[in-house]
Amino acid sequence: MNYRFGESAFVQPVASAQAPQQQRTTAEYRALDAAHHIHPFSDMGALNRAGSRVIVKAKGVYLWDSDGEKMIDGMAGLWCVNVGYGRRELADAAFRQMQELPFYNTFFKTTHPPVIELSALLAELTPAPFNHFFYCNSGSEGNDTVLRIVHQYWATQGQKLKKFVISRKNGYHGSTIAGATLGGMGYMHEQMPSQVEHIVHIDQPYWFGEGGDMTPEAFGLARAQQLEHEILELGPENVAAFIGEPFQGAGGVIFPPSTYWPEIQRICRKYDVLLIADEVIGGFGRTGEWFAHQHFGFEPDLITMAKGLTSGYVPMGAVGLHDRVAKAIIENGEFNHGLTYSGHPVAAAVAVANLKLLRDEGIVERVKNDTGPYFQSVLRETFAGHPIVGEIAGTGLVAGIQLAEDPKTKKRFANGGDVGTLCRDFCFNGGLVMRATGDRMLLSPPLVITRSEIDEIVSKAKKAIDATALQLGLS
Ligand code: PXG
Repeated sequence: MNYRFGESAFVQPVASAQAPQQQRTTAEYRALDAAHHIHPFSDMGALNRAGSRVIVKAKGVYLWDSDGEKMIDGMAGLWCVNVGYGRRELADAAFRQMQELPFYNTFFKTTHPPVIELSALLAELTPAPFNHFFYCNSGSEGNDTVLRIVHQYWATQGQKLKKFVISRKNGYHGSTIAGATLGGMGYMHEQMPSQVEHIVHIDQPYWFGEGGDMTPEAFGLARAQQLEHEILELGPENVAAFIGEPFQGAGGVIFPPSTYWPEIQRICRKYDVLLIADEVIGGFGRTGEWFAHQHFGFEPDLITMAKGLTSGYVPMGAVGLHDRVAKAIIENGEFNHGLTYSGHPVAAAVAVANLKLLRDEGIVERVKNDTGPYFQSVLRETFAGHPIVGEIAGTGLVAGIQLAEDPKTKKRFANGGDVGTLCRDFCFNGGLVMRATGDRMLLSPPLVITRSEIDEIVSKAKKAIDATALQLGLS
């Protein structure tokens, strides 16, 4: 049978989407999952023995599993569902676009309205010098793209020797070969016998863990100056770029001291090294600014974006180019890089709808002026003087809670990762999704969260951390 657009076959899926999706029992789902699905970053043997939690539904800031258990999502999915779950506007945008033009490429002198609208909107929402955008499907591809742009940029400047990219230990930049090489996760490097060349790492600005007796300000400066030492060691004529997350996300929501980024920027400018802000987690309102580098007060040359660009409803990543970098790329012949789905029309349409919600509903302003400060102050009040909480890091709607054996002396647990896992399991059983990175507990809820939902998250986090302290005999 032939259907015309707008008729039955195209309309019915929306109605049926509202019917219960669950087709199988939890046990059946688990058995099939164990039989056929390899999860990311998982010990599959252990996971299959324990069984995965099957998430079947979500609305606002809440998730439901296949047993009907309700949880509050303190992680916005995986740091991405900024507008919260279940926004009809995004579903409608995807549905309309799929009917109109589900796919067309942007390679061979073609373009399409969604990618044009998205680019114009990003030019409006990013800081003034950012007016050009290249699209991909993820943050990892975004950072691969960044490397391609960096090398092309220096080639156009007649500085082909500039090849080294400096990154940081315990940074996270994705899981493609380039993303994982840029990242500073030793356990990922160990599984990669071949890595991308010309990438080196300096230490991270993690004051609680590595600052010793220094003040945060002095430590921030010292860690930034490692960049200068590394540049001088390699020779400034050989250094192409420095990349960093404005605050480290997956590495534990590590907030650098206020002295760090201005010094990094000074050094990059002094030695003519491109400065890249990986905004995959920090972008699109997380800190209360549209981009986290605005919170820290520096100006990058390239911005990596993903996650909050579409609130995770569909995959999309992008790289924003500062005018001076864009000019070099545009005026110097062919840039040999692209992905089938660069600027995918459905993803672009969803991104436009998502960004309009963030802008027109004042969601980012609310994080800056209301829910962000509230979240930070409730967390700090709740955990002041707690026997196993060493520091609360964060701003806006992102926080890292440092667990410590003795908060006063900054003494950390010998088995920090086990303590974090123990705490995370208490959270899960208490109806809260909170992520653990080693001995730091991380929160990054949807940006639409209300004050009372913040109260719920913080009180559940407190219960879990209290239970952890009790189990360790430290309460
Ligand atoms: N840059 C940053 C700063 C990220 O946080 C990526 C790049 C890669 O994005 P894709 O879309 O390729 O995954 C990320 C991703 C975690 C966790 O456990 C964090 C990420 C991904 C998966 C897990 O905190 N961040």
